[in-house]
Amino acid sequence: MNPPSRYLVTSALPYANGPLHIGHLAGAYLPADAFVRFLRLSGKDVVYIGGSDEHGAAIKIKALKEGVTPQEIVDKYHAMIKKAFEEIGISFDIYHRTTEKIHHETSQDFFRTLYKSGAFTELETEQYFDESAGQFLADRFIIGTCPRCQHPEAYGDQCENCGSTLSPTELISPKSTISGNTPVLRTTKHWYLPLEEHETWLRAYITHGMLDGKEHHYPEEWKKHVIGQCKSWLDAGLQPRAITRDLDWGVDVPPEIEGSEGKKLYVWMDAPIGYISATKEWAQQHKKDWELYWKDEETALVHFIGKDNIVFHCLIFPVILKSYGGFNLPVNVPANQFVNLEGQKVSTSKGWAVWIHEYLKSFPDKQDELRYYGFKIMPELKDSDFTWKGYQDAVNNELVNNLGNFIHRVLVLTNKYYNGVVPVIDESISINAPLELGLPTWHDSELLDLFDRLHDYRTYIKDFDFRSALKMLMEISTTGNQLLQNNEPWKQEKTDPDEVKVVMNLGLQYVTALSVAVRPFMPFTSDKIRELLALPPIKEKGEFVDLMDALSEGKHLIAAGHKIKKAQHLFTKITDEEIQLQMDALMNSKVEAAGAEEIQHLKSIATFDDFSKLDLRTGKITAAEKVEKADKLLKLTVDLGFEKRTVVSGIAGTYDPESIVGQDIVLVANLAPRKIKGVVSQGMVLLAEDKDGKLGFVSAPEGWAKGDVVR
Ligand code: B3M
Ligand code: ZN
Repeated sequence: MNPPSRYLVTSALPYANGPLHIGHLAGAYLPADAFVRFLRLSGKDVVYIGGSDEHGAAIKIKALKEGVTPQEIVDKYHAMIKKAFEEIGISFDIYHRTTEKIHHETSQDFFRTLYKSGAFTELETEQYFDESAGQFLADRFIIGTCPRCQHPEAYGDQCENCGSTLSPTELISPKSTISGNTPVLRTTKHWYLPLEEHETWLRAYITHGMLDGKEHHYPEEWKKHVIGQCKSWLDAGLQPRAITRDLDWGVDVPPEIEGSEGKKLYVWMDAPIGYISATKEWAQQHKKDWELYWKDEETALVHFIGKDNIVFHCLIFPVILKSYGGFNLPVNVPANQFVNLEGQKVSTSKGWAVWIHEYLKSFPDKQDELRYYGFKIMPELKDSDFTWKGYQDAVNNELVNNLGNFIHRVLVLTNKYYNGVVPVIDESISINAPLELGLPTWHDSELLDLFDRLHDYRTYIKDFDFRSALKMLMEISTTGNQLLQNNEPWKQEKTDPDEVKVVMNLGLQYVTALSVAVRPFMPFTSDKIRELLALPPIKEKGEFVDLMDALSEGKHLIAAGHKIKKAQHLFTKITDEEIQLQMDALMNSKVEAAGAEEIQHLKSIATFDDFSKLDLRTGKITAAEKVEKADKLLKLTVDLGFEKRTVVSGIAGTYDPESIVGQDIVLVANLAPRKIKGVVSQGMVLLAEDKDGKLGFVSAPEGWAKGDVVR
């Protein structure tokens, strides 16, 4: 396939149920952003689509946990995520939401069209139903023991401990996460996408890059792990996939379809269609034709995602698009693997993450530093590890000492020797160039070498090898530093001023080239360099092409006679203290999350009616003695004012009988009497118990009368 002239690029739509973290960023957003910025710099027509995924069980669960509506959840997190993306410089052309009307309409249109064309099958199956909550349970709403590894909290679709894909009926002792009750099986009808009917063309498409008898992949090679995951699905035999759910949050199955009541589209049916509805919205806003970006042969569709989304983008969504007809399928899906953090899996619920909005609070002017490190550790082929120490080293050794230092020295010396004016040079002068290019090592041959390196850089980006592309930029900067080191302008300025002019002029050409070339990775730095060079800001409209044209023609990138501004540092060092603060914050958030986790192990929901059945009263212990043949029990006499009760309580391990006479307490006064070790206990004394099992009395404030109601 020829290089496409037009692109539609997408990044996975993050669930609007939590803030953005470094795993998201380095997985599906930084690479896409670098890619589209580079395409724009290359003069390509490109639209970059993003948005929040606001449906699905994950949102509903978060809403239940926080005791608010799903709409409130998505409003909160959509705003938060959108802001984080803006601040870290992800240059979406539109950041949309799947709760928008245009999205519901577009998704329903897909459903309707596929339904009418007979692309679905209908199946009646048994699914878990929570009788107390009166609803069917989506996979994520069921937890139980994993049949593979015995992990007690596996989800209905997956065990996060051993990674197995599960179905809810495989779980041992399943429980509803809504009520804590054991769900029952009930029959329900759903629509399915018969993936198995599409196996032949999917196989040709994925493994051979052939679609409708034509070569389709671009670049031809897909990442091995992407092909590998798809192949293992294909080889295992594709199964019909349910694309509707019994849920009350999501896109309605079109109401005119029989049996649609109470049914929503499965979130993985509507979310990828979100890319299309966002494109429609963008096109409306910009008076463009959305279809050009989704249906024209010249347009290349590229999805940037994390590895957990591969089958949805490589198998299921293509089946949906092809069944609808007329849509392009992705020419590449450069999925990334995962980023770990300090050697452990990033986990929102465990508080183990670097949140983008938190990072920006700590380092408000260091967007590019995080971006740089994100690219440096990008998990392109295997999982990688974010460490705060690694971040510090990358910033201090590479950005400050290499790139920042080179640019700063060029600007300082230009100001010092030439009052900030790019020197006119004698092109015939030879200088001590850092590269061994053969002879002679002239200014112009250096520029040609720069061209070659930028050419390689471009190839790396085209191949989604962002780490190598970034490395190439740093090598250019290293070469720049060597240029200065080898020629020592600070010594030679007195003796060989004409040579120094060549060196400095060349240095300025390098800096100018870098102002364009670093942009896909570090857009903020690109802006700053342009500002310091007093060159017009980069609009991402073909500037890289202009740069390469100029270099190949031996033209200078910044003209002699142009006046630059005073030097400023682009980067500053990250101190050990700053890193320690981040490590402390990480540990704290882990501890806090562990605390929150315990709260999640609450008993199942009690209704208000359940609670009001209990009659709690204030009282005083007036006598206490040991219960015979029972180490832990004390027999108490409790005065409720209006009557006295005998109560057996398991507090002998904590309290001596004598020490608690006179103690104020709260009694569950209407608990059914129970015989314990031969004593009839008429109620229960309320006790608080700490993590170590230590007990303490619950009581009303001092001075309260006996027999008062507690509620
Ligand atoms: N929201 C899952 C995820 O964030 C999902 C991606 C949708 S892409 C259309 O991993
Ligand atoms: Zn497991």
